[in-house]
Amino acid sequence: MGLTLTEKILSAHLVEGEMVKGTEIGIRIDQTLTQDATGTMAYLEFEAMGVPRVKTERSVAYIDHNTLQNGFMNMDDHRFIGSVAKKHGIWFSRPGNGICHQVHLERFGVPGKTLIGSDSHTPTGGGIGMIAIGAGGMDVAVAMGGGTYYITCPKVVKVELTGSLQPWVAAKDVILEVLRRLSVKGGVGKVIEYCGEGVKTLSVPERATITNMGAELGATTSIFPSDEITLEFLKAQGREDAYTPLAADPDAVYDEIVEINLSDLVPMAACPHSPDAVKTVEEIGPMKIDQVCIGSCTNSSFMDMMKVAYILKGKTVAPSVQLSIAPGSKQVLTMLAQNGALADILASGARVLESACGPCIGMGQSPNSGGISLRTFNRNFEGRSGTKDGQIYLVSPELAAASALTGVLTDPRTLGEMPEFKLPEHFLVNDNMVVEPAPEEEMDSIEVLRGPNIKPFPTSEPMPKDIDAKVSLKVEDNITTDHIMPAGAKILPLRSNIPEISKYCFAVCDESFHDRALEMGKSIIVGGSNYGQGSSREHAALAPLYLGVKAVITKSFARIHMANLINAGIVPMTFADEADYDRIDQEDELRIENIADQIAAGDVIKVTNVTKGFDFDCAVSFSDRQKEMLYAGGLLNYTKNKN
Ligand code: MIC
Ligand code: SF4
Repeated sequence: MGLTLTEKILSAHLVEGEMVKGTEIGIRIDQTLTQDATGTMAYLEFEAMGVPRVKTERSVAYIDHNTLQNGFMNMDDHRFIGSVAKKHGIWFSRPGNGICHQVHLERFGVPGKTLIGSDSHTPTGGGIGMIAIGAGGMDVAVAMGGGTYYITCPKVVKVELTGSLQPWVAAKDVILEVLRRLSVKGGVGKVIEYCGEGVKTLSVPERATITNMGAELGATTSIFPSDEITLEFLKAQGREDAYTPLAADPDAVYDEIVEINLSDLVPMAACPHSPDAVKTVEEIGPMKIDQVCIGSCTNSSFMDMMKVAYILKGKTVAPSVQLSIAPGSKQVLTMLAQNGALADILASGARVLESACGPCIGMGQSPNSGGISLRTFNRNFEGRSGTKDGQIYLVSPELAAASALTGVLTDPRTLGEMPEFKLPEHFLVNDNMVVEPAPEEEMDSIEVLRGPNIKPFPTSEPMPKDIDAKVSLKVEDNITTDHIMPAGAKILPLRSNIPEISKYCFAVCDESFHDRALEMGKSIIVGGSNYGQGSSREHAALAPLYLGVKAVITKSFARIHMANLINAGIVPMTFADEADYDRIDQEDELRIENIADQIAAGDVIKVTNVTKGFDFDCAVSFSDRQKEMLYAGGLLNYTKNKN
């Protein structure tokens, strides 16, 4: 029986377990990446592990999220990460060099290798045939130290692409179509593997747009084969040495098959407030818009920007619209400057931002109240833009640029004939903003720079015998990590300071949560399905930990967040019978007796609702390793106990 590409790469990296779907496997990690908003914690954790030098083939620390720097905190964090990286063998991509996923794809990704990153859009690397997975900072710290990374051996979904995209229909429309069909929960426990004749019609940046936003499916990752198109891209980056051809066996067996004829796709948009609320442009109609933002790790490649520049050339942004553009990397921005496209963009009235995440994570460019904003990004969760009632639509760069000119949602196919946009034969290669780590013999002389914003992470206790705690919060389905631990210009600078950042925990849902949880001392959170979707930020587990949350009971969890809860020593459980969700209210007192014994004994945990006087069952499915972590009070305690 033939193998899928996913199975080939995973089994070549397998160090624990067997390739049995649904069971836990441990894999060796070749590369890691971090960004600054999750990186400070990851490096504090790495330091706490006491490993002097990273043991990966390549680890890179990027600064791209917190670049507003209103106050000392961000630059303190940048300096901390820069110095820690230099000391311990990590490459450091300085602020201004670009968004981690874009730069990693351009400069460091290698087909067939494994990459984990403390950012949920790490699957961008799947665009060149990597198994690239988003993870919590602690998992990345462990992998940097040479430790195994554990995942549930995934099912593999084949997305069979046929045909080719019509003019002005984009890679973004492909992933929007996948999201429309599979939903934000459809990828859980699965890797999405793209195959078929249509693959050959997509360039690497287009493939990367698709794998990037595959994160929104809840998938473990997404991957394209590594073929002559990959080689062409790597060659143009001066990195043909990194190339290996890779594909699934022709007789590979898949768990699910999705067929998409690229020729049938039309321009689409994900409507507020979910990436899977997808409609065609025609269905939405010529809606008036207030703002357009182009950029983010999904759509900021040189090719994307060239299309945008072509559309804007010689025109002016509609008077009622604000347009901002953030090219994804210094490479992209410099090439646009050199070939004149930047002048076309500027002449149109677009506001050019630095190469960073910017508006995607609410760092500036928040829309007006109730404002309609078209964005080429990957997430449109409520409030993420920084404007609580902002109406965010996720679209392709082509659609965004066409609409910026007219002031209404505009089908880019009305732009007339589309010229051929070709990948350049040579990208401009200048890695002068990537700092090499110090040689090992010099590491002792490197001082790690710690500003006052860097506070130690919260400690967790070994699991208590019983948990007696009130429900401090009850929330609905599809709660994102942007609800649990919001980001944005005000809160992101506090990422290294758990006591401070925890003041905003769940503030989007209930501003009184922080005080109530602290007052309760210990508590339990109750949630609906797909709890914790979105970002990899472990702060969404560390802040609840700091506030005394001992367990989270939901209808279902998103993968990275569930792993982060276990790493923090918080017990994630799901309702055995979802109807019990309706029988619990905030402030109810719950009792879980002999919790460790119950976890050891099997997959069912009995919980008593003391306030309402009934028992209900919760389901858990922990591997032995996860059980040990929970008993120890999280991954750090577990690792310390083991050493
Ligand atoms: C995001 O897109 O939500 C982020 C900000 O990049 C996060 C990481 C973070 O919260 O720092 C992610 O996707 O993991
Ligand atoms: Fe940055 Fe946005 Fe990409 Fe997250 S999704 S890494 S915030 S650009």
